[in-house]
Order: sequence, then C-alpha cells, then structure tokens
Amino acid sequence: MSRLIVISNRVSVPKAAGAAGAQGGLAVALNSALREHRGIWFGWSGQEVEEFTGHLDMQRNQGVTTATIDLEPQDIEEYYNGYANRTLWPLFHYRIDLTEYDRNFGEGYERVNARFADSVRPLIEPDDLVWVHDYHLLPLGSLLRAKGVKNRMGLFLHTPWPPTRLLVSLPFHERLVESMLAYNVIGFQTEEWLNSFLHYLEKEMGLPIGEDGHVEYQGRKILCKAFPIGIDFKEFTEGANSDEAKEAHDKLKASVRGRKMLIGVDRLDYSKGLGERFESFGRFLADNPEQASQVVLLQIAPPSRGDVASYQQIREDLERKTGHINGAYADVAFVPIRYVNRGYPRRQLAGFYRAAEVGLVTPLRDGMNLVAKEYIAAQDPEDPGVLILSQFAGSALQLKDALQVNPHSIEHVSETIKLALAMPLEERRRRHEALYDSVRDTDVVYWREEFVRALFGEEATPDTRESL
Ligand code: GDG
Repeated sequence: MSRLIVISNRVSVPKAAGAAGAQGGLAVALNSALREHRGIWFGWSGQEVEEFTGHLDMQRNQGVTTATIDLEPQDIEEYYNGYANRTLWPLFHYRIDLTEYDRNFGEGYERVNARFADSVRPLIEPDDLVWVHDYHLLPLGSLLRAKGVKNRMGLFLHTPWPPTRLLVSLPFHERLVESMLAYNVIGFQTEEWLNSFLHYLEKEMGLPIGEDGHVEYQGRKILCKAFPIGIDFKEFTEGANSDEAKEAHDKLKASVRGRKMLIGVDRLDYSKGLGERFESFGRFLADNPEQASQVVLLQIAPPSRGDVASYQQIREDLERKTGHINGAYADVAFVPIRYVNRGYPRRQLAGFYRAAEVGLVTPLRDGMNLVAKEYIAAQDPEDPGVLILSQFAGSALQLKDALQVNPHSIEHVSETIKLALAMPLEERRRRHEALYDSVRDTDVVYWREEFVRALFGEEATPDTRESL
C-alpha cells in the first residue's frame, strides 16, 4: 500500500499511550491515517534556531514517524506571523481591513515554502501520496514539482476561500493560485469555498470547469472538491462518557447553582465573533431583566497568535466588554460572564459542553468549525442542549437543525438565546437527533478516507481502494 506523507505547518506529535485523549480530532485522524499507511508527518517543530540548517529531526512515536525542521526568527516573523497570519488568514476570512500587504512577508513565505520543499524532498519515495495542509503551504506542491516530484499530491484548505473580488486585492494573487494547480486534488471544507475558487479560475484565468469538478490546466486534470471535515466521533463520545468528563460536568453544574448556562469554546481569534457574542449576551440580559441573574455565559478562549497586533487588540476588547457586562449585572455571589483565557483537556471540555443548555458558536467566518460538532456529540440525548450556530460557519451547511443566526445582528442573536433557553424538550430532542446523525456519519475518519481515495485517483486499483 502507498505511504502517506502528510505536510503541515506544525506537526502534532502523538502523546504517550494513556494521554492520547489530549489531542485534537485532526491530529488523531491524521495519526491513525499515518499508522495505516506507514506514513511520515513533516513540518515545523515550533522551535527557533539562529540560522536555518535544514536538519531533519526524525522521531518515531506510537507507530508514526515525524520529521521536523527548526526555523530562524526572520522566517517565523515573515512566513508565520507575517504572510500566513497577517495576510492570508485575515484575507481568507473576508477581513481585508486587517490584511497587511508587505513584500517582505511574501518573500519570507516563498523562502520558507522552498525550505520545506528542500527538506521534505529526500523523504518522498516514488509511490508515496503527498497530502499538504492549509494556507501556510499553498505553493509547496509546485516547488516539489520543480524538484522532480511526480507523485500524486493533494492540498486541503482548512479555512474559507474568499470571493474573487477580495482575493484580487492580494499582490501576486495570480502566482499564488497558479502554484496551487500543481496539485492533483484541491480540497475545500464546503461547496461555498469551492465555488469561490472555481469562480476565480474561470474569471481570472479563463479555465473551463468540468461538470465533475475537474479543471484542466497545462494538459493535466485537477480535481477540485469539497471534503467537509468532521470530529473524531468515536474518540470524542468515549471521552464524553468518561469519569473525567462526568466529574468536570458535575463540578461545573454545582458551581452555577441551578442557573442555565451558555457555552462558547474558541481560540481567541477575531474570526470567531466573540465581541459580537458578548454584546448579544449583554443585550439578552438588558432585554430580559427577569432572567438576568439566572443565566451564565461560560466562554473558554485559549489565546492564540499573541505576537500579532490584531490578536492583542481583540483580547483587550473582550476584557473591556466582559468587565462592562459583569460590572452591570454581577452581584456579590454571581457574575454573568465567566471568561477564561486557558485551555482544558478534551475530556473536561466534553463535560463542560454537556453541562451547558446552549452552545453558542457564532463566528463571523469559519472554514468549518468543529466546536459546533463537538457540542452536539457531547449532549445527553435524553435532555440535549440547543446549538446556536452562525450562518457563516462552514458547518452551517450540514447542521441545518441548529438555530442559525447572523452573528452581526446583536438583536437576532439575543432573541435566539431567549428562544433556545425556552425550547421545549420535544423540539430539543428532534433537532438533536438530526444533528447527531449528521455529526456521526460525516466524522473525521470519513473525511480522511474520502480525501485519500480522491488522492489515489485513477491510479487506484480496486484492491487499493478496498484497503482504505
Ligand atoms: C481551523 C479552521 C476548521 C478549543 N479550546 C480548547 C480546545 N479547543 C479545540 C476545540 C476544537 C478546536 O480546538 C478548534 O477547532 P475549530 O474548528 O473550532 O477552529 P480552528 O482552530 O480555527 O480550526 C476551522 C478546523 O481548522 C479544522 O479543519 O474547522 O474552520 O479555522 O477541536 O475543541 N481543545 C482543548 N482545550 C481547549 O480549551 N483540549
């Protein structure tokens, strides 16, 4: 069977046995794929060295080989903090107001992608399948082709793909998109992002789009397709039924003393709509004074990308909003917003989700959003909570039975909170059942199998397909 070479910005090294539950769903799925396909996971170690050497640190853990390189401070500044997180991330989340166009960032991005290509090239054998992840590494495939790699290569983008009108604001956008056409498969989270990409190919490059999503470019066929990512359903639901989850659930329940709880869990990122969420909750408290002392919002928001100014600003903004709302509605024994800037082990998180009557997932723009799926998977089916979900999350296309909202409309979200808190058990169960089936049936294993199957492409024999 072909080996799988997974390439991403960072590598998530498997934890020692017994601690496996601490990993995210994506890491778990890729690790299991790598074990099945005897693969290698290549990426940046997260470490800094004074001068780039290209030294590969190879390790073997839990049946998976990882290969990592260290980067220099200038690489991290220009490629990671710069082009990836100050240019592409905001642009891909429709925030051209936050997008920085700095030529040094672009050069750093190309330099680091070339360093990735140089370092991973010797690891690739002729029958390997190469699977590249995310916006950090869009041109990597074309750099590997230039080094003679003829293997089948795929790219999966975890973020949205922006509308053409926004993308053309990026200097050298033509070069960036053209470089992506070196892959055999280009995967997106949803049809919406896929269609934006195809629109660009059609309008800006004049490429005809085949009925089946194939695009022809320079005599090669490229499959562009949506592969909606899911959670590791089995691992997550096992975790949700563990003693650790139950203990976290019971402690949290006891601490709210009979009040109803809403929960948000998000990396501290402006794309997640946290400011609007807090404002909506404040509006709910203002409009429903009889409930103001009976409802708590627990917001877990581990900081991320703290070296980038826009992330420092969102953090300050949220501290101000929390202080304002808590100042107005708290009393000596109660605060309405519990705003927590740290992460928790996954099993505890599952217990927290189950303890909350309402899951608030209100990003302004999100490739998919796994928290929405985790909230559903963690519920007690006999007495499930209600999911309020932004219409701008990729997951909204699948999770039709959630209460969908426009997160920009403070009034609409506030009214929906009221509706969710009052929803009768029968309706909660009916909605939950449909949502649960969808989260279970399109989990991360399904996602990975679909992608790898597409990556095998025409070359796959019935036997290799079977072995997936
Ligand atoms: C990108 C795309 C896409 C959060 N707090 C804690 C914690 N988390 C975990 C959640 C969830 C994950 O982080 C966040 O995933 P999301 O999908 O919600 O969002 P991004 O981080 O922005 O991910 C997104 C995803 O890639 C996958 O393709 O869905 O659209 O932006 O799993 O549970 N985990 C733990 N403690 C925490 O406190 N253990």
